[in-house]
Amino acid sequence: MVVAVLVLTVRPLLAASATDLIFYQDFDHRGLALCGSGWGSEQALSPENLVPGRFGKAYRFERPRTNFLSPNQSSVEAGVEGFTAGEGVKLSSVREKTTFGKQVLTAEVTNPGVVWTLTPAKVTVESRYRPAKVFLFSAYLRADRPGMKVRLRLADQNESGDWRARIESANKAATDKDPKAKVQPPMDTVTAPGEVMPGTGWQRVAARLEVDARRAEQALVGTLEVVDGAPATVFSDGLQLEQACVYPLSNTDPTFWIPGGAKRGPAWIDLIARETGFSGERGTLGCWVRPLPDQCGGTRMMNAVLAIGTGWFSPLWQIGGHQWYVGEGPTKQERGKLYGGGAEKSLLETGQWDGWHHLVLAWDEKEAVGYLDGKSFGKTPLAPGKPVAGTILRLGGSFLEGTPMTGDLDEVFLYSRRLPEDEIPRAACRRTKFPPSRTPRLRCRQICPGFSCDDRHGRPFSAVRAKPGYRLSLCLTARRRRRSSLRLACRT
Ligand SMILES: [Ca+2]
Repeated sequence: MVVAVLVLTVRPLLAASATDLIFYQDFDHRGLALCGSGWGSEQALSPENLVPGRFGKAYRFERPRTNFLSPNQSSVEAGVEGFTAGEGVKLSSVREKTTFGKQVLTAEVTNPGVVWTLTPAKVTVESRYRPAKVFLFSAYLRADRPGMKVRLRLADQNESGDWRARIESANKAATDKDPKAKVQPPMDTVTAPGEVMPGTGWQRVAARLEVDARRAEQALVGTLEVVDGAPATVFSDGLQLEQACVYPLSNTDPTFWIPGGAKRGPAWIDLIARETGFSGERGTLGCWVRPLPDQCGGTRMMNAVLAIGTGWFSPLWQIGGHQWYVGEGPTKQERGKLYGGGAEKSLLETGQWDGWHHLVLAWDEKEAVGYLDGKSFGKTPLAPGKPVAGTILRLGGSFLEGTPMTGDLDEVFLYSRRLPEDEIPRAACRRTKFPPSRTPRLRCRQICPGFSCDDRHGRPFSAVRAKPGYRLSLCLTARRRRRSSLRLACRT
Protein backbone atom coordinates (compact mmCIF):
# COMPACT_ATOMS: atom_id res chain seq x y z
CA MET A 1 0.00 0.00 0.00
CA VAL A 2 1.39 3.39 -0.99
CA VAL A 3 0.52 6.35 1.17
CA ALA A 4 0.90 9.76 -0.40
CA VAL A 5 0.69 13.00 1.52
CA LEU A 6 -0.08 16.26 -0.20
CA VAL A 7 0.17 19.53 1.66
CA LEU A 8 -1.11 22.62 -0.08
CA THR A 9 -1.54 26.17 1.06
CA VAL A 10 -4.32 27.82 -0.86
CA ARG A 11 -4.82 31.57 -0.70
CA PRO A 12 -7.06 33.14 -1.63
CA LEU A 13 -9.36 30.42 -2.60
CA LEU A 14 -9.41 29.64 -6.26
CA ALA A 15 -12.66 30.69 -7.77
CA ALA A 16 -11.94 28.39 -10.69
CA SER A 17 -15.25 26.58 -10.56
CA ALA A 18 -17.04 29.91 -10.83
CA THR A 19 -15.02 30.97 -13.89
CA ASP A 20 -14.71 27.56 -15.53
CA LEU A 21 -10.95 27.91 -15.69
CA ILE A 22 -9.98 24.24 -15.70
CA PHE A 23 -6.26 24.44 -16.53
CA TYR A 24 -3.67 27.13 -15.95
CA GLN A 25 0.10 26.77 -16.12
CA ASP A 26 2.18 29.91 -15.60
CA PHE A 27 5.62 28.22 -15.15
CA ASP A 28 6.09 30.34 -12.03
CA HIS A 29 5.23 27.68 -9.44
CA ARG A 30 7.88 25.01 -10.06
CA GLY A 31 5.62 23.12 -12.45
CA LEU A 32 2.48 23.30 -10.36
CA ALA A 33 -0.54 23.88 -12.61
CA LEU A 34 -4.15 24.52 -11.78
CA CYS A 35 -6.07 21.48 -12.91
CA GLY A 36 -9.84 20.95 -12.71
CA SER A 37 -11.77 22.60 -9.88
CA GLY A 38 -8.95 24.35 -8.08
CA TRP A 39 -6.62 21.38 -7.86
CA GLY A 40 -2.90 21.47 -8.31
CA SER A 41 -1.16 19.11 -10.70
CA GLU A 42 2.62 18.84 -10.64
CA GLN A 43 4.16 18.95 -14.12
CA ALA A 44 7.83 18.01 -14.49
CA LEU A 45 9.84 20.99 -15.73
CA SER A 46 13.48 20.96 -16.73
CA PRO A 47 15.26 23.93 -15.08
CA GLU A 48 17.40 24.54 -18.21
CA ASN A 49 14.22 25.28 -20.21
CA LEU A 50 12.99 28.04 -17.89
CA VAL A 51 13.53 31.48 -19.46
CA PRO A 52 12.21 35.02 -18.84
CA GLY A 53 8.50 35.01 -19.67
CA ARG A 54 5.67 37.36 -20.54
CA PHE A 55 5.08 37.36 -16.77
CA GLY A 56 7.66 35.76 -14.49
CA LYS A 57 9.11 32.69 -16.14
CA ALA A 58 8.27 30.94 -19.41
CA TYR A 59 9.22 27.53 -20.80
CA ARG A 60 11.40 27.10 -23.89
CA PHE A 61 10.52 24.35 -26.37
CA GLU A 62 12.88 22.87 -28.96
CA ARG A 63 12.73 19.80 -31.16
CA PRO A 64 14.42 16.62 -29.88
CA ARG A 65 18.03 16.34 -30.98
CA THR A 66 21.42 14.67 -30.54
CA ASN A 67 24.80 16.28 -31.17
CA PHE A 68 26.54 13.50 -33.13
CA LEU A 69 30.00 15.05 -32.68
CA SER A 70 32.49 13.92 -30.04
CA PRO A 71 32.72 16.11 -26.90
CA ASN A 72 36.03 17.57 -28.09
CA GLN A 73 34.78 18.31 -31.59
CA SER A 74 31.83 20.18 -30.12
CA SER A 75 33.70 22.39 -27.64
CA VAL A 76 37.49 21.91 -28.23
CA GLU A 77 38.21 21.69 -24.50
CA ALA A 78 41.02 19.11 -24.84
CA GLY A 79 43.21 20.09 -27.79
CA VAL A 80 42.70 19.47 -31.50
CA GLU A 81 41.65 15.81 -31.31
CA GLY A 82 38.91 15.07 -33.87
CA PHE A 83 40.14 17.78 -36.28
CA THR A 84 42.52 17.34 -39.21
CA ALA A 85 44.33 20.48 -40.39
CA GLY A 86 44.20 21.49 -44.04
CA GLU A 87 47.43 21.81 -46.03
CA GLY A 88 49.66 24.53 -44.59
CA VAL A 89 47.22 25.26 -41.74
CA LYS A 90 48.41 25.41 -38.13
CA LEU A 91 45.72 24.20 -35.68
CA SER A 92 45.85 24.73 -31.93
CA SER A 93 43.47 25.20 -29.05
CA VAL A 94 43.80 28.45 -27.14
CA ARG A 95 42.30 29.79 -23.95
CA GLU A 96 39.15 31.85 -24.43
CA LYS A 97 36.00 31.75 -22.35
CA THR A 98 32.82 31.20 -24.40
CA THR A 99 29.36 29.75 -23.79
CA PHE A 100 30.86 26.39 -24.74
CA GLY A 101 33.83 26.24 -22.37
CA LYS A 102 37.30 27.67 -21.81
CA GLN A 103 39.12 26.71 -25.03
CA VAL A 104 38.55 27.50 -28.71
CA LEU A 105 40.06 26.11 -31.90
CA THR A 106 42.50 28.42 -33.66
CA ALA A 107 43.58 27.97 -37.27
CA GLU A 108 46.30 30.07 -38.85
CA VAL A 109 45.60 30.02 -42.57
CA THR A 110 48.04 31.19 -45.23
CA ASN A 111 46.16 30.30 -48.44
CA PRO A 112 42.55 29.68 -49.51
CA GLY A 113 41.49 26.03 -49.09
CA VAL A 114 40.57 23.57 -46.37
CA VAL A 115 41.07 24.89 -42.82
CA TRP A 116 40.06 21.74 -40.97
CA THR A 117 38.12 18.52 -41.56
CA LEU A 118 36.33 16.58 -38.83
CA THR A 119 36.93 12.89 -38.19
CA PRO A 120 33.79 11.26 -39.71
CA ALA A 121 30.79 10.71 -37.41
CA LYS A 122 29.04 7.38 -38.00
CA VAL A 123 25.29 8.04 -37.87
CA THR A 124 22.39 5.60 -38.20
CA VAL A 125 19.07 7.39 -37.84
CA GLU A 126 15.68 7.00 -39.50
CA SER A 127 13.38 9.52 -41.10
CA ARG A 128 9.95 7.97 -40.79
CA TYR A 129 7.39 9.04 -43.40
CA ARG A 130 9.83 11.39 -45.15
CA PRO A 131 11.76 10.75 -48.38
CA ALA A 132 14.97 12.32 -47.09
CA LYS A 133 17.16 12.45 -44.04
CA VAL A 134 18.32 15.99 -43.40
CA PHE A 135 21.48 16.74 -41.41
CA LEU A 136 22.73 20.08 -40.16
CA PHE A 137 26.28 20.98 -39.28
CA SER A 138 26.77 24.27 -37.47
CA ALA A 139 29.70 26.12 -35.92
CA TYR A 140 30.40 29.43 -34.26
CA LEU A 141 33.22 31.24 -36.05
CA ARG A 142 35.16 34.47 -35.74
CA ALA A 143 38.23 35.93 -37.43
CA ASP A 144 41.17 38.01 -36.24
CA ARG A 145 40.15 40.72 -38.72
CA PRO A 146 37.25 41.33 -41.11
CA GLY A 147 37.42 40.59 -44.86
CA MET A 148 37.75 36.79 -44.87
CA LYS A 149 35.12 34.60 -46.54
CA VAL A 150 34.64 31.02 -45.29
CA ARG A 151 32.48 28.08 -46.28
CA LEU A 152 31.18 25.32 -44.00
CA ARG A 153 30.37 22.03 -45.73
CA LEU A 154 28.80 18.72 -44.73
CA ALA A 155 29.27 15.52 -46.73
CA ASP A 156 28.63 11.78 -46.38
CA GLN A 157 31.74 9.67 -46.96
CA ASN A 158 29.42 6.83 -47.98
CA GLU A 159 28.19 8.87 -50.96
CA SER A 160 30.29 6.72 -53.32
CA GLY A 161 29.15 3.47 -51.63
CA ASP A 162 26.67 0.91 -52.92
CA TRP A 163 23.49 2.59 -51.57
CA ARG A 164 22.17 3.41 -55.06
CA ALA A 165 22.56 -0.19 -56.24
CA ARG A 166 20.87 -1.47 -53.07
CA ILE A 167 17.83 0.79 -53.56
CA GLU A 168 17.60 -0.12 -57.25
CA SER A 169 17.75 -3.84 -56.52
CA ALA A 170 15.11 -3.51 -53.78
CA ASN A 171 12.91 -1.58 -56.24
CA LYS A 172 13.44 -4.28 -58.90
CA ALA A 173 12.54 -7.02 -56.42
CA ALA A 174 9.34 -5.11 -55.55
CA THR A 175 8.28 -4.65 -59.20
CA ASP A 176 9.18 -8.26 -60.07
CA LYS A 177 6.81 -9.35 -57.31
CA ASP A 178 4.08 -6.86 -58.23
CA PRO A 179 4.40 -4.93 -61.51
CA LYS A 180 2.06 -2.25 -60.12
CA ALA A 181 4.18 -1.68 -57.02
CA LYS A 182 5.00 2.00 -56.48
CA VAL A 183 8.73 2.46 -56.16
CA GLN A 184 10.83 5.57 -55.85
CA PRO A 185 14.15 5.82 -57.66
CA PRO A 186 17.19 6.72 -55.55
CA MET A 187 17.09 10.36 -54.45
CA ASP A 188 19.97 12.59 -55.50
CA THR A 189 21.94 13.99 -52.59
CA VAL A 190 21.45 17.70 -51.92
CA THR A 191 24.17 19.77 -50.27
CA ALA A 192 23.76 23.34 -49.09
CA PRO A 193 27.01 24.78 -47.71
CA GLY A 194 26.93 27.77 -45.38
CA GLU A 195 29.00 30.78 -46.42
CA VAL A 196 29.80 33.73 -44.22
CA MET A 197 32.26 36.57 -43.81
CA PRO A 198 33.03 36.22 -40.11
CA GLY A 199 33.66 39.37 -38.14
CA THR A 200 35.68 39.63 -34.96
CA GLY A 201 32.62 38.60 -32.88
CA TRP A 202 31.28 35.03 -32.78
CA GLN A 203 28.82 34.20 -35.52
CA ARG A 204 26.96 30.93 -36.19
CA VAL A 205 26.87 29.36 -39.65
CA ALA A 206 25.24 26.11 -40.78
CA ALA A 207 25.55 23.64 -43.67
CA ARG A 208 22.80 21.22 -44.72
CA LEU A 209 22.91 17.76 -46.29
CA GLU A 210 19.91 15.78 -47.57
CA VAL A 211 20.25 12.10 -48.42
CA ASP A 212 17.80 9.38 -49.43
CA ALA A 213 16.05 8.15 -46.26
CA ARG A 214 16.69 4.53 -47.34
CA ARG A 215 20.44 4.92 -46.87
CA ALA A 216 21.01 3.11 -43.58
CA GLU A 217 24.30 4.60 -42.43
CA GLN A 218 26.10 7.88 -42.89
CA ALA A 219 29.74 8.77 -42.23
CA LEU A 220 29.30 12.52 -41.88
CA VAL A 221 32.23 14.83 -42.38
CA GLY A 222 32.18 18.54 -41.63
CA THR A 223 34.73 20.79 -43.32
CA LEU A 224 35.66 24.46 -43.03
CA GLU A 225 37.27 26.18 -46.02
CA VAL A 226 38.64 29.66 -46.52
CA VAL A 227 37.30 30.95 -49.84
CA ASP A 228 38.91 34.38 -49.80
CA GLY A 229 40.85 36.74 -47.56
CA ALA A 230 43.83 34.58 -46.47
CA PRO A 231 46.25 34.89 -44.76
CA ALA A 232 44.17 35.14 -41.61
CA THR A 233 43.36 33.40 -38.34
CA VAL A 234 39.94 31.80 -37.90
CA PHE A 235 38.53 30.67 -34.54
CA SER A 236 35.90 27.91 -34.16
CA ASP A 237 33.79 26.74 -31.21
CA GLY A 238 30.31 25.45 -30.36
CA LEU A 239 30.14 22.87 -33.17
CA GLN A 240 27.02 20.76 -33.60
CA LEU A 241 25.98 17.98 -35.99
CA GLU A 242 22.31 17.03 -35.75
CA GLN A 243 19.39 15.62 -37.68
CA ALA A 244 16.82 18.22 -38.75
CA CYS A 245 13.21 17.87 -37.69
CA VAL A 246 11.50 14.83 -39.18
CA TYR A 247 8.17 16.71 -39.26
CA PRO A 248 7.75 19.34 -40.48
CA LEU A 249 10.81 19.10 -42.71
CA SER A 250 10.87 22.90 -42.98
CA ASN A 251 12.21 22.96 -39.39
CA THR A 252 15.83 22.91 -40.60
CA ASP A 253 17.43 25.65 -38.52
CA PRO A 254 20.08 24.46 -36.08
CA THR A 255 18.90 24.03 -32.50
CA PHE A 256 20.53 25.55 -29.43
CA TRP A 257 23.95 23.99 -28.87
CA ILE A 258 24.29 20.95 -26.61
CA PRO A 259 27.60 19.15 -25.83
CA GLY A 260 28.96 16.49 -28.19
CA GLY A 261 27.29 13.12 -27.62
CA ALA A 262 24.47 14.75 -25.64
CA LYS A 263 20.84 14.07 -26.42
CA ARG A 264 17.64 15.95 -25.62
CA GLY A 265 14.21 14.42 -25.91
CA PRO A 266 11.13 16.35 -26.99
CA ALA A 267 10.51 19.20 -24.55
CA TRP A 268 6.70 19.01 -24.58
CA ILE A 269 4.74 18.59 -21.35
CA ASP A 270 1.79 16.18 -21.33
CA LEU A 271 -1.19 15.85 -19.01
CA ILE A 272 -4.10 13.42 -19.26
CA ALA A 273 -6.83 15.83 -20.34
CA ARG A 274 -9.58 14.22 -18.25
CA GLU A 275 -7.75 15.41 -15.12
CA THR A 276 -8.91 18.92 -16.02
CA GLY A 277 -12.55 17.86 -16.52
CA PHE A 278 -12.33 18.97 -20.19
CA SER A 279 -15.53 18.07 -22.08
CA GLY A 280 -14.48 19.24 -25.54
CA GLU A 281 -17.90 20.55 -26.46
CA ARG A 282 -17.06 24.17 -25.80
CA GLY A 283 -14.02 25.88 -24.47
CA THR A 284 -11.29 28.48 -24.74
CA LEU A 285 -7.64 27.50 -25.03
CA GLY A 286 -4.93 30.14 -25.08
CA CYS A 287 -1.42 31.21 -24.16
CA TRP A 288 1.38 33.69 -24.70
CA VAL A 289 4.17 32.70 -27.11
CA ARG A 290 7.43 34.21 -28.34
CA PRO A 291 9.40 32.78 -31.28
CA LEU A 292 13.12 32.07 -31.02
CA PRO A 293 15.81 33.78 -33.07
CA ASP A 294 17.58 31.62 -35.64
CA GLN A 295 21.17 31.96 -34.50
CA CYS A 296 22.32 31.99 -38.12
CA GLY A 297 19.99 34.97 -38.79
CA GLY A 298 16.22 35.52 -38.88
CA THR A 299 13.54 34.00 -36.68
CA ARG A 300 12.44 30.38 -36.43
CA MET A 301 8.90 29.24 -37.27
CA MET A 302 6.99 28.10 -34.22
CA ASN A 303 4.72 25.31 -35.57
CA ALA A 304 2.22 23.58 -33.25
CA VAL A 305 1.97 25.16 -29.78
CA LEU A 306 -0.83 23.44 -27.81
CA ALA A 307 -2.87 20.36 -28.63
CA ILE A 308 -5.59 18.30 -26.97
CA GLY A 309 -6.34 14.89 -28.49
CA THR A 310 -4.57 11.67 -29.46
CA GLY A 311 -3.99 11.81 -33.24
CA TRP A 312 -5.55 12.38 -36.67
CA PHE A 313 -8.50 10.06 -36.14
CA SER A 314 -10.01 11.35 -32.90
CA PRO A 315 -11.34 14.74 -31.78
CA LEU A 316 -8.64 17.34 -31.71
CA TRP A 317 -8.08 20.90 -30.51
CA GLN A 318 -4.85 22.48 -31.69
CA ILE A 319 -3.30 25.95 -31.66
CA GLY A 320 -0.30 26.91 -33.79
CA GLY A 321 1.15 25.96 -37.14
CA HIS A 322 -0.39 26.27 -40.60
CA GLN A 323 -3.63 24.61 -39.52
CA TRP A 324 -5.47 24.93 -36.24
CA TYR A 325 -7.97 22.15 -35.51
CA VAL A 326 -11.12 21.93 -33.44
CA GLY A 327 -13.78 19.29 -32.84
CA GLU A 328 -14.25 15.93 -34.52
CA GLY A 329 -11.06 14.33 -35.93
CA PRO A 330 -9.52 15.98 -39.03
CA THR A 331 -10.00 12.71 -40.92
CA LYS A 332 -13.75 12.70 -40.17
CA GLN A 333 -14.82 16.25 -40.98
CA GLU A 334 -14.21 18.76 -43.71
CA ARG A 335 -14.79 21.61 -41.26
CA GLY A 336 -13.09 22.38 -37.97
CA LYS A 337 -9.88 23.64 -39.60
CA LEU A 338 -8.65 27.19 -39.20
CA TYR A 339 -5.91 28.46 -41.50
CA GLY A 340 -3.17 29.63 -39.14
CA GLY A 341 -0.37 30.33 -41.64
CA GLY A 342 -0.96 34.10 -41.65
CA ALA A 343 -1.07 34.27 -37.86
CA GLU A 344 2.10 32.17 -37.66
CA LYS A 345 3.97 34.62 -39.89
CA SER A 346 2.69 37.55 -37.81
CA LEU A 347 4.31 35.95 -34.75
CA LEU A 348 7.68 36.80 -36.30
CA GLU A 349 6.92 40.52 -35.93
CA THR A 350 7.95 42.09 -32.63
CA GLY A 351 4.49 43.55 -31.92
CA GLN A 352 3.55 45.48 -28.78
CA TRP A 353 4.96 43.18 -26.14
CA ASP A 354 8.66 42.62 -26.86
CA GLY A 355 8.04 39.72 -29.24
CA TRP A 356 5.32 38.09 -27.13
CA HIS A 357 2.00 37.28 -28.80
CA HIS A 358 -1.34 36.14 -27.42
CA LEU A 359 -3.00 33.14 -29.09
CA VAL A 360 -6.55 31.96 -28.37
CA LEU A 361 -8.92 29.36 -29.80
CA ALA A 362 -12.53 29.76 -28.58
CA TRP A 363 -15.34 27.45 -29.63
CA ASP A 364 -18.82 26.21 -28.91
CA GLU A 365 -20.96 23.49 -30.54
CA LYS A 366 -21.26 25.39 -33.84
CA GLU A 367 -18.16 27.41 -34.58
CA ALA A 368 -14.59 28.12 -33.54
CA VAL A 369 -12.69 31.40 -33.72
CA GLY A 370 -8.92 31.92 -33.71
CA TYR A 371 -7.43 35.07 -32.18
CA LEU A 372 -4.00 36.64 -32.47
CA ASP A 373 -3.22 39.44 -30.00
CA GLY A 374 -6.91 39.84 -29.21
CA LYS A 375 -8.05 40.12 -32.85
CA SER A 376 -9.97 37.40 -34.65
CA PHE A 377 -8.05 36.08 -37.69
CA GLY A 378 -10.47 33.38 -38.79
CA LYS A 379 -13.45 31.24 -37.92
CA THR A 380 -14.78 27.85 -38.95
CA PRO A 381 -17.97 25.84 -38.52
CA LEU A 382 -17.29 22.51 -36.88
CA ALA A 383 -18.60 19.10 -35.93
CA PRO A 384 -18.31 18.94 -32.13
CA GLY A 385 -16.18 16.23 -30.60
CA LYS A 386 -15.63 14.75 -27.18
CA PRO A 387 -12.22 13.65 -25.95
CA VAL A 388 -11.64 9.92 -26.33
CA ALA A 389 -9.87 7.74 -23.74
CA GLY A 390 -6.22 8.67 -23.42
CA THR A 391 -6.67 12.23 -24.70
CA ILE A 392 -3.66 14.35 -23.81
CA LEU A 393 -3.29 18.06 -23.18
CA ARG A 394 0.13 18.74 -24.71
CA LEU A 395 2.05 21.96 -24.06
CA GLY A 396 4.79 22.69 -26.61
CA GLY A 397 3.81 20.69 -29.69
CA SER A 398 1.34 18.27 -31.22
CA PHE A 399 0.99 14.50 -31.45
CA LEU A 400 0.21 14.92 -35.19
CA GLU A 401 3.47 13.49 -36.61
CA GLY A 402 5.12 14.45 -33.31
CA THR A 403 5.44 18.10 -34.35
CA PRO A 404 7.51 19.99 -31.77
CA MET A 405 7.07 23.67 -30.94
CA THR A 406 10.00 26.03 -31.37
CA GLY A 407 9.68 28.98 -29.01
CA ASP A 408 8.83 30.21 -25.54
CA LEU A 409 5.45 29.54 -23.93
CA ASP A 410 3.80 31.26 -20.96
CA GLU A 411 0.41 31.56 -19.24
CA VAL A 412 -1.39 28.58 -20.76
CA PHE A 413 -5.09 28.57 -19.93
CA LEU A 414 -8.10 26.40 -20.71
CA TYR A 415 -11.69 27.32 -19.94
CA SER A 416 -14.60 24.91 -20.12
CA ARG A 417 -16.70 27.58 -21.86
CA ARG A 418 -16.34 29.85 -24.86
CA LEU A 419 -15.21 33.26 -23.63
CA PRO A 420 -17.27 36.17 -24.99
CA GLU A 421 -15.79 38.15 -27.90
CA ASP A 422 -14.98 41.19 -25.77
CA GLU A 423 -13.07 39.28 -23.08
CA ILE A 424 -10.35 38.08 -25.44
CA PRO A 425 -8.94 41.49 -26.46
CA ARG A 426 -9.01 42.47 -22.79
CA ALA A 427 -7.01 39.37 -21.89
CA ALA A 428 -4.47 40.18 -24.62
CA CYS A 429 -4.00 43.75 -23.38
CA ARG A 430 -3.48 42.94 -19.72
CA ARG A 431 -0.23 44.15 -18.25
CA THR A 432 -0.44 41.72 -15.35
CA LYS A 433 -0.75 37.99 -15.05
CA PHE A 434 -3.83 36.33 -16.48
CA PRO A 435 -6.38 36.22 -14.97
CA PRO A 436 -5.16 38.74 -12.38
CA SER A 437 -7.76 38.18 -9.69
CA ARG A 438 -7.73 34.43 -10.05
CA THR A 439 -4.09 33.52 -10.40
CA PRO A 440 -3.65 30.15 -8.75
CA ARG A 441 -1.88 30.70 -5.46
CA LEU A 442 -1.31 27.04 -4.92
CA ARG A 443 1.92 26.81 -3.03
CA CYS A 444 3.16 23.29 -2.83
CA ARG A 445 5.19 22.39 0.23
CA GLN A 446 5.40 18.71 -0.53
CA ILE A 447 4.03 16.43 -3.18
CA CYS A 448 4.84 12.76 -2.85
CA PRO A 449 5.55 10.66 -5.92
CA GLY A 450 2.52 8.70 -7.01
CA PHE A 451 0.03 11.42 -6.30
CA SER A 452 -2.14 12.56 -9.18
CA CYS A 453 -5.61 13.79 -9.93
CA ASP A 454 -7.94 11.02 -11.01
CA ASP A 455 -11.48 11.84 -11.94
CA ARG A 456 -12.39 8.45 -13.34
CA HIS A 457 -15.06 8.26 -10.66
CA GLY A 458 -16.40 11.76 -11.07
CA ARG A 459 -14.41 14.53 -9.48
CA PRO A 460 -13.12 13.16 -6.18
CA PHE A 461 -11.38 16.36 -5.15
CA SER A 462 -14.26 18.69 -5.81
CA ALA A 463 -15.29 18.40 -2.14
CA VAL A 464 -12.01 19.96 -1.06
CA ARG A 465 -12.34 23.65 -1.68
CA ALA A 466 -11.86 26.81 0.29
CA LYS A 467 -14.50 29.45 0.57
CA PRO A 468 -14.05 32.86 -1.09
CA GLY A 469 -11.70 35.06 0.92
CA TYR A 470 -10.44 32.26 3.15
CA ARG A 471 -6.81 31.56 3.75
CA LEU A 472 -6.78 27.86 4.17
CA SER A 473 -4.31 25.08 4.68
CA LEU A 474 -5.32 21.67 3.50
CA CYS A 475 -3.71 18.47 4.51
CA LEU A 476 -4.78 15.54 2.44
CA THR A 477 -3.87 11.97 3.07
CA ALA A 478 -4.42 9.86 0.03
CA ARG A 479 -4.30 6.10 0.28
CA ARG A 480 -3.75 4.55 -3.06
CA ARG A 481 -5.21 1.05 -2.96
CA ARG A 482 -5.75 0.59 -6.66
CA ARG A 483 -4.79 2.74 -9.61
CA SER A 484 -8.34 3.88 -10.10
CA SER A 485 -9.09 4.65 -6.48
CA LEU A 486 -7.93 7.48 -4.28
CA ARG A 487 -9.33 7.97 -0.81
CA LEU A 488 -8.94 11.34 0.75
CA ALA A 489 -9.04 12.60 4.28
CA CYS A 490 -9.02 16.32 4.78
CA ARG A 491 -8.69 18.73 7.65
CA THR A 492 -8.44 22.46 7.69
CA1 LIG B 1 5.03 32.95 -16.31
